[in-house]
Amino acid sequence: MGNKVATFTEEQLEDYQDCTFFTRKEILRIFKRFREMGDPGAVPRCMTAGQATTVRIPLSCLTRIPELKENPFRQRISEVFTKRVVQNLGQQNLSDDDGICFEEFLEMMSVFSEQAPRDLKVFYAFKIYDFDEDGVLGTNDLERTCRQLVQGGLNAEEVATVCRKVLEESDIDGDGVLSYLEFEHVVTRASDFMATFHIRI
Ligand SMILES: [Ca+2]
Ligand SMILES: [Ca+2]
Repeated sequence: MGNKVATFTEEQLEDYQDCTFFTRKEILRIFKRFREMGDPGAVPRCMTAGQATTVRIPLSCLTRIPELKENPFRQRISEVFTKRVVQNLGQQNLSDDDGICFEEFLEMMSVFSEQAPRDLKVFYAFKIYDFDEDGVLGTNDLERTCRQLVQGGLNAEEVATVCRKVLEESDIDGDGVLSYLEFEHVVTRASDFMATFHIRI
């Protein structure tokens, strides 16, 4: 007990508690998962504030989380959660395999946690489905989303039909795309949405 080495400083832990829905115990458990996801020795046991954003493990490691391994949006989810910090740093040129750092992983786990409010999950779902990142879900976004969901179970024509139906029913203002509010409306009626947006910690 006496020579136990602290993983984070008090200040770091307090920050993480403020920015997530987790207790400090849960934050440490998530760090353990992050560390075990990487190759042995890739993530140090004690993290300085800098290392929490600079030590990155390959995105392919995320398949070691069962819920993400099964999730057809894994690739897109990791894009969405690794972009925010990149933008803050003003570096736009990170390529796909630059990996994920602890703070991004923690934020992702927070959004996917049971404690995260539905609104926040809906907000991130919209970002994830908005593949071309123009702020609305157009036919292309809907078709890509649909193809990922059915994993080859429908042919191109069937996918197009499904998406046309979704738009017919949900595009309330008739501009041909789903706005965030229109999407929110669709998701509110989908009872299994919360279950698919959940990772156990
Ligand atoms: Ca879009
Ligand atoms: Ca619309």
